[in-house]
Amino acid sequence: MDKIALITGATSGIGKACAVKFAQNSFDVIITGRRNDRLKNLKEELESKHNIQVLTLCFDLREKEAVIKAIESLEKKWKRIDVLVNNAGLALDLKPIHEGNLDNWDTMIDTNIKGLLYMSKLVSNLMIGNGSGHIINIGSIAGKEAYPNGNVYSATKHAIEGLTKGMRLDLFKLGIKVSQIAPGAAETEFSEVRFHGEKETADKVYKGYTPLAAEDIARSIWFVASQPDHVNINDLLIMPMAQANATTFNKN
Ligand code: NDP
Ligand code: 8X3
Repeated sequence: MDKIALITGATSGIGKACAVKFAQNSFDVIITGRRNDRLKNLKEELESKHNIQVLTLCFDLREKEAVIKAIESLEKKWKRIDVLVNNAGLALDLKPIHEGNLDNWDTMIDTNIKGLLYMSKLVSNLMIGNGSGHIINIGSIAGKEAYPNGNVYSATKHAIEGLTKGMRLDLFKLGIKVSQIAPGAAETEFSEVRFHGEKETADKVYKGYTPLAAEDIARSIWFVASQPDHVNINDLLIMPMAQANATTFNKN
């Protein structure tokens, strides 16, 4: 029977590259995000290039009822999810705590923490019913270290680190693996989103060194997902060679 991966935030960056990687490895994929045109285009691309099926689910992860509806209304075939990649997430702003925007904090917390929790609860119940599964959470170097002005984004990624450990303790005896992959700087739409579409500011983040590409993380996600049944990779911290920690870069 074909295996199934559900990847949140597959309209861009790491999630999209991950959908491609799983499709290349003959997984059927469920891809989610809010931009339906991108989901449809990716479905067409993956189904035409690979002999697989793609299901698109367009919803906002912050809306609890929408998440419940999307997962509970899956047809039987699609409920047999082998791998959940909790990838969707974002940073908004780079400001000291006393200048932070409360709405932006809500968006980050609701997406990065609460959305991930809704998905994890719903899909882990399906996995328990199937007797196996693997949840891979996309954390960040920002979940290992705080950096100036990163405050709330960093806190959401610290939460993912904590939740990954807690979820593993709850699920490992039920046959479900839980892993975290924590990337350093990867060139995606992440900085454009963080800086509200200011492309010049966003581009500067990746100047003077070679950042990670989304495909580098997708390759690692696949590595983690394709281990033998008795092996679980708990945590992977993946950095560009030119980034030694959250704030120290070797730039030209
Ligand atoms: P992108 O901005 O390229 O992709 C983010 C994805 O998340 C998009 O597909 C977006 O889809 C989805 N998303 C955001 N908000 C929501 C929402 N409310 N509901 C549903 N989907 C949502 O960034 P990346 O690929 O870089 O980010 C992916 C993950 O990797 C994030 O969790 C990020 O924190 C993490 N990360 C990124 C790093 C980097 O340097 N780029 C480093 C470390 C971690 P849509 O807009 O269509 O809804
Ligand atoms: C994204 C990388 O360093 O901007 O998580 O936090 S960083």
